[in-house]
Amino acid sequence: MSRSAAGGRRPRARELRKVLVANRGEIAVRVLRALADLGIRGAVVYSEADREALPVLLADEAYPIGPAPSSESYLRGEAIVELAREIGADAIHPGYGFLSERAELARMCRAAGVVFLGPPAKAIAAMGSKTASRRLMIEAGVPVVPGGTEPLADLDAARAEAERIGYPVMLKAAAGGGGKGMRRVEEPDGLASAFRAARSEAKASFGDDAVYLEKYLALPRHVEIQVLADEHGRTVSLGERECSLQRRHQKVVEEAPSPAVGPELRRRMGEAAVAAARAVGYTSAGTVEFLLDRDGEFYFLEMNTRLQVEHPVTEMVTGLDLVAWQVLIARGEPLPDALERVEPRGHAVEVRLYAEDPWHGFAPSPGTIRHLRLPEGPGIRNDCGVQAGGEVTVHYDPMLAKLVAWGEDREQALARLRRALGELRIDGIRTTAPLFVALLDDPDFRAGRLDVGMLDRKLAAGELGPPAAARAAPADEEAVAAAEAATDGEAGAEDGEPMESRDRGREPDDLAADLPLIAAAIAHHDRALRRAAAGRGTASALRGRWSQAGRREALRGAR
Ligand code: MV4
Repeated sequence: MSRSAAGGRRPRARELRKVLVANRGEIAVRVLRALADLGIRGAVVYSEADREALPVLLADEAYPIGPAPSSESYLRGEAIVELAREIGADAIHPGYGFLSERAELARMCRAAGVVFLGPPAKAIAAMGSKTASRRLMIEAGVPVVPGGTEPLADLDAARAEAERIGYPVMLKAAAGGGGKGMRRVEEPDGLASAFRAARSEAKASFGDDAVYLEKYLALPRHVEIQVLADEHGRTVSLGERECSLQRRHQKVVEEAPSPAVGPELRRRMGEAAVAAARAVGYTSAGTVEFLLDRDGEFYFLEMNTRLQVEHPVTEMVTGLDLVAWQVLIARGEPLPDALERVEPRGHAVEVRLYAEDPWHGFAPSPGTIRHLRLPEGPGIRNDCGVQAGGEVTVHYDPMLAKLVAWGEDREQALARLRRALGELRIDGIRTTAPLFVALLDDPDFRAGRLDVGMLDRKLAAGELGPPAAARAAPADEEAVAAAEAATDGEAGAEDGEPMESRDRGREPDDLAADLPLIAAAIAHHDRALRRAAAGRGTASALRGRWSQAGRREALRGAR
């Protein structure tokens, strides 16, 4: 074992010469880049559908792992650990989704003598149960939303607990996360049916019908803290990310710092996050999620025991490479003192580009990417997993890329994001890019007035609409007419509606789950069209701006 000459560091416990990336798409590319920068060989697995995908081209080595369905490829933990051994990989990086939060994979790696680039299996397992993690957090002095810490035995127990907490309350699945098995209850009359519904949904989603109660928080923000923890007892906070802009429990836009968090709150939330990580013996990079209510009180929600999709906004305001720090920690090296004093510099905003049509209920938009122009220039970062000529299939999560803009302040970051979205061109499929153009014109978004229900409310109210040029397109009118014939009345996402976490990979069933919202979005779009035609409401006020956007679209030759 060699002792590093610089700084009297401890010896590296482990040498990592080759790492196997057990993921696909943009995150596989992201991890391979960090490995290349560190002089570590990067290997990647790929399914039959991803034979010609970008990670395969960028990796030093690539290995087929099975047919397209993830259950037969990216989710084959045992086969992937076996492959790592065969090819002489010293470690596995799981990325996010797929195997990343399976304690079992971390355990299998350990047994096979392969380093898992993530936390210990025990830390993953400890954060897997909401009731158990709430108990741990209370013991550690981390604020949790007022409520229970044990599953409710029956309806009588639920009644007693709800009276104690005070209505409105929230029923949540003990095994879950991500909004599944969650029900808001306004008053005692609604408890019985919500209890039954939450139970059966929890059972269906997690194979466990245990539910518990929390006080319902109105219009909170989702603010999360990035932590790093080494194997020598140092755990640091790298500040927060504001992730309130979500569509049906799936993040759409993230930023750092949060417009709602100043130095004092950042310090307190950071301390709580560090206490949370310590309480479960955490090492590697992790994220502690909080709800921040309108009084500035924050409450632990859950911990994501992996690298997250939105980690780049933290990287942009700290200048750190979080994947490189994961590698350093996995090698057994200590985090330096300087990481205790990291403060955010400037502001970063990330938007997630999905192969979905935001103006038609976020319908999946698979197809071939005929042309791809990614934005560049000052303050812009692309984490893109696809290339021109590439195929977007329905097998996996439809996120194509993340577009991140950094500026000295929020205004500059947003201006650069707008400029970048203007440069962006993706032909052949629909993407969520136009939604972000609309959001950049939204007064609440611009002012940083965010809460977790805001995006769903605005989408349902038709406040974020397509440009006039798109509205006038004949194909669009046909689609609206067809949808009108097929739907009647209102349907919409309610707070508490179940939705699979995007980070966990998209299953075919999710399309069925999307249908009510697709119908709702079409109906709202239709109403917006009628309002515009009648020349009243916000639509007509926006027309000048939209038509300008339309001309710019036309000039760029989009669609
Ligand atoms: C809540 C809440 C209000 N009060 N808990 C949704 C998913 C999940 N992990 C927790 N969630 C919420 N829990 C109480 N007691 C509101 C939400 C919530 C939410 C939280 C984070 C991000 C987006 C959200 C969207 C709707 C509701």
